[in-house]
Amino acid sequence: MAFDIDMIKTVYANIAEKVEAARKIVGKPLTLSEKILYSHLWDGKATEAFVRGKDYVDFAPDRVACQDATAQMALLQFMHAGKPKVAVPTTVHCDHLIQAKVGAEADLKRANQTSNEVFDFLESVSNKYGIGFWKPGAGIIHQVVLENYAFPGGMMIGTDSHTVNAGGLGMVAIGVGGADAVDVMAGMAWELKFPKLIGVKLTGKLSGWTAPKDVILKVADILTVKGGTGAIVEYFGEGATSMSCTGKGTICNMGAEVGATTSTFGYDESMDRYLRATDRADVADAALQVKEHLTADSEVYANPEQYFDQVIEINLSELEPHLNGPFTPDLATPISKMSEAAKENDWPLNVEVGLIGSCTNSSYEDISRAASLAKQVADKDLKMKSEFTITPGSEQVRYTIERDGFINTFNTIGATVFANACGPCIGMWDRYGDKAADGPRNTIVHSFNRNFAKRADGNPNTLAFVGSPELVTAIAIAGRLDFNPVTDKLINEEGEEVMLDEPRGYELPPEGFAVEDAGYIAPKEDGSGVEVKVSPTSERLQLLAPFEPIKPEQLQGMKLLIKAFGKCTTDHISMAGPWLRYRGHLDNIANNTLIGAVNAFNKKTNFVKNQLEGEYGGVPDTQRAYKADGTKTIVVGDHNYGEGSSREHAAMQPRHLGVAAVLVKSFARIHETNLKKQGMLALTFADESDYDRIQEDDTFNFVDITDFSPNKPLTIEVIHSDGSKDNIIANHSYNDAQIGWFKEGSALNVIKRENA
Ligand code: MIC
Ligand code: SF4
Repeated sequence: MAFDIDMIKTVYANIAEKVEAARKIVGKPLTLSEKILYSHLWDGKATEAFVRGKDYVDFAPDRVACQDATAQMALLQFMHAGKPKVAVPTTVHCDHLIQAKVGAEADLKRANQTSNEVFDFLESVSNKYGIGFWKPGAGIIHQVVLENYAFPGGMMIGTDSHTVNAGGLGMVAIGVGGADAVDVMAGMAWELKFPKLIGVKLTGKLSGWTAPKDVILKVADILTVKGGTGAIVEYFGEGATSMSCTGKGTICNMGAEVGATTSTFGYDESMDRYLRATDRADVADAALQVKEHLTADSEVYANPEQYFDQVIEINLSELEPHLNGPFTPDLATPISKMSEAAKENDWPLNVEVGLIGSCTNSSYEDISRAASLAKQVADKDLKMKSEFTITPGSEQVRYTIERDGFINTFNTIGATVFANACGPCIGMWDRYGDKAADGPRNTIVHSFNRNFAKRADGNPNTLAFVGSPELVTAIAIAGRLDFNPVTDKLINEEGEEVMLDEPRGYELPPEGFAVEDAGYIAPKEDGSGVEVKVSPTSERLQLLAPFEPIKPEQLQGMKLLIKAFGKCTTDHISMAGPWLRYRGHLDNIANNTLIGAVNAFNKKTNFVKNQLEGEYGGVPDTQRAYKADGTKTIVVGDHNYGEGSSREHAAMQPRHLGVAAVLVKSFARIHETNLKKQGMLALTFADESDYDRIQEDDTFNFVDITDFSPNKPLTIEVIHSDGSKDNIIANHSYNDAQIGWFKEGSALNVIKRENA
């Protein structure tokens, strides 16, 4: 139905020749990542070998996927591109705007009422421009993509950082900002710095309580939240082939949490099985024909050190179940050490809620294994100690697990089944009503991917730990963070000591997947007559006005908006949760700009000095005052600034309010690109310690901005309030085309001019 077998056959028809050309040019055996990248060059066959981590390369991705929260801005921009139809297969998925409160049916109904204006907008734009539309309740973008569109050896981009999930089916799938998606939808090349390559060799085999999730929790421990930046992580080895395709998806999904450009696995039989089970025997047959090109050359995995920039080895037979958190996904604790760690850090041991599902972990395998534990609650006369919720990843999974009795099993332990949507994973969880901001200190465990402060329920005092669905279920049964199901006993209602049996499940449904209405709506063949309506008085949607270029003279006499202290993710820059409702209205959502960032001078959030008045105020108000005054500002930040989401709002909002430059120790990849696309200056300190020189009352002059050119750092004169000066050297990674975006005000302004 919704996938495009002809497109896939075309990719496979040319793959042998393209891979061979690349192998010749590179002069050595190729990794899978290189095969996919070189077979998707915009210019066709490889004619030069690219330098990893350095060369900007133009690619031709096979498809695009967008989710409702980012698609609004992406499509508002696409409407300016002057094209009648998207140039490559594209889909829109309604998943982020559905709030979890009481349960699937009621929640979905409420979302369809409260967000119908946005869903209607997305549906009509999709219909007009030839985009496939997945309606609210159909499922979470990445699960739906894995079930319907992902294919081994393919390349796709998506306006969501977890697009990387499709690596589980052997793709190079990359999360981008909406403006990047516009390039590809408009039929233009998509640019990416040729990634570095990290190889992860998996030896041994998973067993017992250990799950694929534990592999990525361990990788996050090793690489940290920024260790994968600019790299593709390629997994291989007997441990990789012995794992299910959806388990591979979980590992790739959370590659976003180590900052990796994407992650992928070589083609194997688990992929063949998954393709056939999801009704794509034709794709499976086609892949089988070219399978040697869908994995690395054999020499590569035999001597990985020679072909990857970094190699990590993990023995799955020795891997323990982990819980990562709180507040960052790379703080890993093996379950056997949790008791100690929790005591040391004073983490509340009582677990209030266990949440399973999400795009990361709601495969049939995950759910069936979790259900095997839920079943033991009645069998062993236990009583659930924590609340328990499930968010299925797609209607197909939900329908199938209901048919197979798992939902019923979960119901018997008092679980709440939320809609097939993001819900509690993205702060769309009405746990505390309007009292979230100062909710009680408490612990939750979930099988999602991110656990930044406030991420799940808006309460800064919720400590969220990430684990496999199996471990989350066991911990919810026990109600304790330090429960180790491998060794610990529980006391049942009879006062007897019992142990939970190891989880058991099915890789794929023994009776196949089933679904009545998957939730897909195909676009009209000819959408030219479809009218897209945006009310000028809407508080949810606002048509975009082009950004004016930032002129060199505006970059003199600039003021500091905020020097952010410590972690500053996209959730700190443009919070999600309740703010998701303004994702299509730039001016309204701008009222959350940087309200989560910690001011380095007073360690408070949303409390910065307005240098015009000398008073302190919230970040958005202060910035609006600078804007009204015609004063441009700069934001200063620490390492991995903009980590997390692909949301380009984190760049467009500051841009809209008049921030001209962001100067940090280092950037997360997608955010850096988003800033460039919106015509801003994304700069890094040449000397990190210069961060400490920046004072609250500083004035900034970009003294050599008229010479802005590739590979040439910029000099910023910083004038302190006592009249003393520092010259700070700022590095940048702009190439000529990107400098063009800056000069014309945005990448979209360039597309518009070219298509005029
Ligand atoms: C997320 O997981 O943070 C999101 C919400 O899916 C984002 C996209 C968004 O901000 O809309 C992402 O990961 O890119
Ligand atoms: Fe949705 Fe969470 Fe997945 Fe993002 S990570 S797509 S918010 S379920």
